[in-house]
Amino acid sequence: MAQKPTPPDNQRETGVATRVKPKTAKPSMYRVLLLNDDYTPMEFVILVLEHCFNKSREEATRIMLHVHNYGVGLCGIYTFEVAETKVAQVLDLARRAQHPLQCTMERED
Ligand code: TYC
Repeated sequence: MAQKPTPPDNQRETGVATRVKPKTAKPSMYRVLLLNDDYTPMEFVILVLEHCFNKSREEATRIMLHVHNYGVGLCGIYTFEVAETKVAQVLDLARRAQHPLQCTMERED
């Protein structure tokens, strides 16, 4: 039986992947926002920002005061599922402590 000739070195399949990374769409990101109210204690809001959003006391205080003064403030920007989880965590903590603190998420442009 005739044998196929061996192709030259530069035409043999070597098993090295030529597409290093599969193409993936980048996920939409979501802003998690805290809303002001007249009843939730400032200290509680600071604790929520430290616990749920890993903020330092200084950064948590800055965000809390921003919300207090301007009505709304940014806690962080996350993928959909992470943002959803953060919002649920904040609302659960607020509900358990019987504070009216509100938290929402909105998609980034
Ligand atoms: N406005 C509240 C107060 O005076 C404090 C507060 C800050 C409440 C931020 C909610 O998201 C908030 N006690």
